Amino acid sequence: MQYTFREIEKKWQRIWNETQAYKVSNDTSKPKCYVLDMFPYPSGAGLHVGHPLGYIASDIYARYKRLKGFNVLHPMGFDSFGLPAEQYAIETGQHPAVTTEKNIARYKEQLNNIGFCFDWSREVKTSDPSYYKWTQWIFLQLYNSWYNPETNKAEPIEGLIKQHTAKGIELSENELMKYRLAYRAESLVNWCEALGTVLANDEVVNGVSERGGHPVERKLMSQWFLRITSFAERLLDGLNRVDFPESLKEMQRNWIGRSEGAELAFKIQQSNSASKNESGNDVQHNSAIHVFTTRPDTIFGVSFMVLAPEHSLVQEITTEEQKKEITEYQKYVSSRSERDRMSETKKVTGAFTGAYAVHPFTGKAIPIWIADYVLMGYGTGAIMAVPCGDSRDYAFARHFNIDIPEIFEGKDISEQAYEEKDVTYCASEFINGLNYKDASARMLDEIEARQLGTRKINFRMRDAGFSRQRYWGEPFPIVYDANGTPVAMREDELPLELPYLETYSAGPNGKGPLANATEWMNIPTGVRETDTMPGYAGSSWYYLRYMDPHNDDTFCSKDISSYWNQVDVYVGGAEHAVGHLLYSRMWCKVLNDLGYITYDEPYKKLINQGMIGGSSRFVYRISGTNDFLSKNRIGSSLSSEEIVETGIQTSGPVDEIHVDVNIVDGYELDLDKFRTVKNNEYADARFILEDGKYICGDAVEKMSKSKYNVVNPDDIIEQYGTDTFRMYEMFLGPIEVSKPWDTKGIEGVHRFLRKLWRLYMDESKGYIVTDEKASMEEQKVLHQTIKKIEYDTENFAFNTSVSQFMICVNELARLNCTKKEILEPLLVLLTPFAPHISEELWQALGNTNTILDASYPELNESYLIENSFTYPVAINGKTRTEYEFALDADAAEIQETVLKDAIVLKWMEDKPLKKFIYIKGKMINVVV
Ligand code: ANZ
Repeated sequence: MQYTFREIEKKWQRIWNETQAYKVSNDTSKPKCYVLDMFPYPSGAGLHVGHPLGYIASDIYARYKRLKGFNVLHPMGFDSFGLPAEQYAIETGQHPAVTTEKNIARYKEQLNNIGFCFDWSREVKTSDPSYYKWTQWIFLQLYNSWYNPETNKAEPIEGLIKQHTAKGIELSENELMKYRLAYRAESLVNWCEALGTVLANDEVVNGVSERGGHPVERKLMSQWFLRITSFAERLLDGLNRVDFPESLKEMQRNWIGRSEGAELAFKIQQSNSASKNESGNDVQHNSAIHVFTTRPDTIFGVSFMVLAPEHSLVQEITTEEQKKEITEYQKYVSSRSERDRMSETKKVTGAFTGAYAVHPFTGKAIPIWIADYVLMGYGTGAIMAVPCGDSRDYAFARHFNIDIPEIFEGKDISEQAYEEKDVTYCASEFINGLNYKDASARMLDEIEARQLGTRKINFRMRDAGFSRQRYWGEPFPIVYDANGTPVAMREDELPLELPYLETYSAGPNGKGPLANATEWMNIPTGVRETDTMPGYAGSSWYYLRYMDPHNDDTFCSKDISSYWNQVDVYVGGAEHAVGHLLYSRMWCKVLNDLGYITYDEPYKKLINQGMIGGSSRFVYRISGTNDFLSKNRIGSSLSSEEIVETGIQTSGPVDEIHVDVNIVDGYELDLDKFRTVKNNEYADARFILEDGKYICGDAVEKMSKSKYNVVNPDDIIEQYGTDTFRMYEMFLGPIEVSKPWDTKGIEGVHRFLRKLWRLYMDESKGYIVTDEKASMEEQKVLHQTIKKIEYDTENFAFNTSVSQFMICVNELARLNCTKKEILEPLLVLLTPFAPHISEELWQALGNTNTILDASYPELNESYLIENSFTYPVAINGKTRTEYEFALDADAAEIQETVLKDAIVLKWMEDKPLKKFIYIKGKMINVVV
C-alpha cells in the first residue's frame, strides 16, 4: 500500500469534521488546558506560510495535552473589525461587511487545509453583533466605573457618587468624567489626515502611521479614553506573576515607564522692572513652577529651569523684551511631532522668557527658559535643569552659556555631564559628603519637611485613546442629550448595530463616516456618538467569549470562566507587546475587580513566534534593455559565441528586479515561465546564462506580494501534504526565532514520512506489523523518543522533536522493527505533529477508536538505563580485548568466562594466574 497522502488527509479531515472530533465541552471532570492563538485580521491577501507558524506550534501542544488526558480549549476566530479590514474594503471598492465575510471564508479554508484542531463551533468574529454587543457592554462597565485608590480597584461609580453625597457634594457629569474608566476629554491626539482618524501611540511609528506610513500630526480633539494609567502599578506587578518572554516584559515595563522622584515647586521671582503687562504695570505672579525630578539629590546643581513651550505659564511670565523671541520659538516647535522632539539629541534650541524663579534652598535667581526637549505630556511639563548631572541640560547650558555648578565631589564635568550615581556631594549644604542613596532620602525628607514638594511616582504611559473616526468598528453605546452630555444606553438596548452605509467617506468637521448616517445618528433623546471603538476593543476580551460563545445573557458565565480560567499558553507575535497585550491585561483586571471573573491576569504563559521571512529572488536586467545576465555573469565580458548566439552585444550596468519565487527552482529561473509573467513583458527577453542555467540572486525580506516572495501554504500542501507541511514548518528552527522560508528542505521531511510509512506497510505485501515481543534495543529507541518528544513539547522546542522522530525512524528501520509494541505508541507520539498519517496507520493496526483520544505513552526510564557494560580486558595492565557483561553479573562467573577466552589465554602464555582484578562498570585486569 502506498502513502497516498492527499487521499488520506482529505479522508480524515472529512471524518473528523463529521464526527465533530474537535468539539470541546465545558462540562467535564477532566483537568482543563486553554491553548490560545492570537486571532488573525482576515486580510484580503490570505495566509502565507509565515502565518501558521505559531498556529501549528499551539496545535501540536493542544493535541499533546488532549492525549495527556486534558480537556483542551483551542479555539479560533477573527479580528474582523478595524482599520485593515476597512482599508482593504476601500481599496477594492466593496463594503467591509462583504469583503470581511469573503476573507474569513478564505482564511477558514486555508486553516482547515492545515489540519488544525479548532473547535469551529466556538468561532468568534469581533464584527458580529452578537459579539460586539458584549464589547459595548464591557465599555459600559468601564464607563460606569472609577478607580478607587483606597482599595486599589475598579469599582462602580455609584460608590463614588454616594461618598460625595454623604458629604453633601453633588458631582456634575463633568466632574464624573474625571473619574470614569472610559471617559471623554479634550486632548492632543495623533491625527492622521490620510487615514482620516486618530491613532493610538502604538499605532504611530517614527512619526508616521504604522499602517500605510502616512504623516501624523498633533491635534486637539475631544476623544474617548481608557484610564489605563490607573492600572500602571498593577500592570507592572502582574508581570512578576506571568511567564512571558523577558524581552516582552521589558518592553511593557519601558512602555509603562515608572519613575520615582519628587514633585516640587519653584516660586517665580516677583517682578523687578522686567515683567510688565500690556499697560506697563508690574505683573504679580502668585504661581510657582512645579517640576518633576527623579534626581532631587541634585537640587544644588540647578542653574536654570525649562518649561515645555506649550506650558500655560509661558505666556504669563515672559517679559515684554522676550515676547517676540518666545512666540517665534513656540511657532517653530509646534511644527514638530512629539517623537521628533524626543529623538532629537544633537540640535540644541530654546528661548529665554526673561523671567526668573527662586531656588527653594539657596534663594538664588534662576533663569526660566523654554525648550523643545521638555515635553508637555510628561511629569509637569517643566524641569529644574542640572547641567552637571543631565546630558541634555549640559548641552543646553553649554550652548546658551549658562553656569554649570559642580556638585559631585571629584567628578570631571569639563566635557560632559556625569550621569552615574556613584557620587558624593559638595556645595550642597546638608547633603555634602553623603552618597547617592543617603542624599536622596535626606533630600526627600527635607523637601517634605519644608513643604516644598512631595515624593512622587510618575508613569510614562498615557491613557489610551479609544476613539476612531472610522466606519468599521463597534459603535459606542452613547447618546448625547440636548446639552451635549453623554448618556449611556441601557444594557437591554444592546447591541447598538452599525448601520449599513453605502459609502464610508469621512463625515463633516473631522467626524467619522457615521456622521453621514443622519437617520441612525439622530434619535428622539439626542444624537448618537459617531466615533467607533479602536481595533483593540474586540481583541481585549475575546479569550473569554470562546469559553461561552453562544451565551445571550452574559459575555461569559462566571462558572464557565472559572473552569477554563486563565489561558495556559498564548501564542502570537511580539508586535502586540505594548498594544493588545496591555489593554487586554487591563480589561481583565477591571472585569475581575467588578466581580465578573475570578482572575486578574488573562494569560499565564506567552510565547512569541518569530517571523518567517520571504526568500526573495532577483533577475538582473541590463539597464534599458530586455536582456538579462545570470547572477555570476554580472561584470564579466561576453564570449564571441554568446554574442552571436544571443545577439546581446555588450553587458553593462544592471537593474535588480524581483522575480516570483514560484517560477524559480532553488536559484534556477524557469525561463519559459519567466517569459509569460507580467503580461508577457519579458516574452522576447534574451539571457546570458552560466552552465546553461539562469541563476537568480537572493535576499531575505519581509514576505509580501510586492516582493514576489509569497509562498501559499495551499500550494505546498498540494505538493507534499498537510502532515509534511506541519512538520516542516516546525523543522525550520526554534519557534521564537525569525527565519527565512526555504521550500528546498521540505523534501527531507516528506521522505521521512514515507520511510515511517514503510515501517508499517510494504508496497507489495501490505500491512507488515507483527505482535512479536520487542527487543531491549527497540524499546530503548522508543523510550528515548518518548522522553525527548515529551520534553520538547512541554518546552515548545518542536524543531528538535522533528529531528528525534527522524532518528527514531532511521533506527527502527535499521533494526527492521515491525513490532506493534513499538510502532503503535510511536504513532501516538507523532499524532500532534502529523495527525493524518498517524490516524491512518493507527486504524491499520486494528484500532477502531480515534487516535486523537489515545493515551500518551508512558515513559519507562528502565529502558534507558544502560544495563550492561563492555569491559576492557587487560593482561598485566595492557588492554588486549573487550567483553560485554551485564552490570549485575556474578563476579565468579565473569572470571570463569574471561579465563576461558582464547585471546586472554594467548596473552597469559600459560603462566599461572596471580590475581584477577574486576572493577564493576570499569575494567578487568588479569595479572600473571
Ligand atoms: C533634575 C535632574 C537631574 C533630572 C539629573 C535628571 C538628571 P524619567 O526617568 O524618564 O522619568 N524631565 C521631567 N519632566 C520632563 C519633561 N516633561 N520633559 C523632558 N524631561 C523631563 O526622567 C525624569 C527626568 O527627566 C527628570 O529628572 C527631569 O530631569 C526630566 F541629574 O530633574 B531631572
